[in-house]
Amino acid sequence: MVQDSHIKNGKISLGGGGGGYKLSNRPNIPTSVLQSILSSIQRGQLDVVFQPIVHHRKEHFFAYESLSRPQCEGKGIPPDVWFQAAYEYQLSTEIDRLALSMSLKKRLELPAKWQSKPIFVNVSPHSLTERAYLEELEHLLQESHCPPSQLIFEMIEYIAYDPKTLFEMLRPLRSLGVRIALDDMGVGHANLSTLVILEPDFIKIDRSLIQNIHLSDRKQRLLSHLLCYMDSGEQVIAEGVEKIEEVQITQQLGIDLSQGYYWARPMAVEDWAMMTPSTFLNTSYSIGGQVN
Ligand SMILES: [Ca+2]
Repeated sequence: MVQDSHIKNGKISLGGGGGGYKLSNRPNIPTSVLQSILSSIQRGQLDVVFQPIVHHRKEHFFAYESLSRPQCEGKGIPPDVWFQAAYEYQLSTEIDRLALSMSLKKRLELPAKWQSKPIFVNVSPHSLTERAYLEELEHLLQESHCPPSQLIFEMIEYIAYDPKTLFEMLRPLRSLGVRIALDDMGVGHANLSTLVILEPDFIKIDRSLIQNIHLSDRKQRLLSHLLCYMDSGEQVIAEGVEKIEEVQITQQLGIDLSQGYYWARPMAVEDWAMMTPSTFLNTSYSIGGQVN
């Protein structure tokens, strides 16, 4: 927990912590960020939005990712900054529990057509090694009528972790049917050895490798090799697609899934209620299939 001695001149000095995991080099965090984290935990409130993941080959809505939208002093704050600050103050398990709980709760407000699709939720690998988190997970799934097979945890990349330990800790979770995705593949800690050890059900290719992929033979070669490793194009998600050329090239390579502004921005649940499948899919991409 944070002590007063950690706070000097409106900044928080980082000490150790993190449950034996490596910490990133963040010398100071504004006290307002910590206050925002503590306030969210105390109120049990965190805004979440959903962004669709599209099966572009079959032209249908495949799943959606739940994205937290924390606020600090009345303004949005980058989620990675906020979550990493929580981790560094050993509050990430509480925050991850809150994010999961809010995601599953908001999912219930989606129209049935959307609600029946799988939900991707970001989580710190550290939380998944906490027994308390795993024990509560089953309860949360039951309470929100979410079948375990509909939940996919995305391992965030900005915190280093031991994939062997995590793989063992995940066994009971996976035996329930919960699936695992490796987020931000290609950057940070989502490296190749993690891919080999963790055996994820999905990999999400970082946007930096997708941006302008139609202009880069090297990016295309790399994606081909990753796809070859994963066996199926339905296990690979191209993140951050913004142009039709990026979607077309990933499809030509054999990757079936994509997510990004090309299809839709993350939307509050109220906005989803007004959407039909055909209104969110970018009509310029249509290759004749039926959106469903
Ligand atoms: Ca993610």
